[in-house]
Amino acid sequence: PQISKENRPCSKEAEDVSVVSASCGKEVKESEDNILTLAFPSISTADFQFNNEKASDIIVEKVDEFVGKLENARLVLVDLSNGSKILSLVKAKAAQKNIDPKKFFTFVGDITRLYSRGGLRCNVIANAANWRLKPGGGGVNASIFSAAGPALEVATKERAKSLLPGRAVVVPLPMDSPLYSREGVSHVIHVLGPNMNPQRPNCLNNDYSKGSEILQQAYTSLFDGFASIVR
Ligand code: AR6
Repeated sequence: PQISKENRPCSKEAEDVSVVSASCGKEVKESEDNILTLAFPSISTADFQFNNEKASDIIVEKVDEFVGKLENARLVLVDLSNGSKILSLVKAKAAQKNIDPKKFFTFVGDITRLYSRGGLRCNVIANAANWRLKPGGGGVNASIFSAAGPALEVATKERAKSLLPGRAVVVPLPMDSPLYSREGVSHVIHVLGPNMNPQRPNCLNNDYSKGSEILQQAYTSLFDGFASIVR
């Protein structure tokens, strides 16, 4: 499924930040509105207790590998608070690597309210899911399923019943979901990361060689999923 054209009415003019297009019938104030954007949370670093320092290395490495392949698309790492450890680690490491700040940046906000509260248009958002792909359970998973309404659970079930660690599944959102109508999100990509929390299924018991491999796979699956929508 393709992202609906209405989200990018004048994509050929996207390079010009101040373009006002009469042909589209509406003003395009900023090119940002036309850039396909994936907003994603840091997979596994909260409830799944994956080490922040190690996760930040993997995020920056995977983003660096992927941004080069993106045309007219960008990635945004999101977390809830200004004090987010993962955001500051990733921000510093991305700057060190000279990753293009137009193609990748960090953003503080609720991933289910990026446009309505933060003014940031994101066509696609990622979810740090559980293996059953079930609503609830806390964290970003609970927020996304709750904000999307029952439509997301139905659409998810049509695509997959469960998820293996390191895998992702792309779910198109029905237009009547509030996440679509209010925030402009057309797809949710569920990702299952490695789990280091003994209270959750498939705990890796601090095996970071396995855990890092799975987290790398998770970001590859996520970014490939986004690329499949952008294409
Ligand atoms: N907006 C943006 N970021 C958020 C939001 C939000 N609304 N909520 C949390 N984060 P977590 P995990 C950040 O725990 O570690 C669930 O119960 C959070 O600060 O949601 O992969 C699932 O069902 C952190 O940086 O995911 C799984 O069982 C990041 O999102 C399990 O937790 C991920 O935190 C997955 O654990």
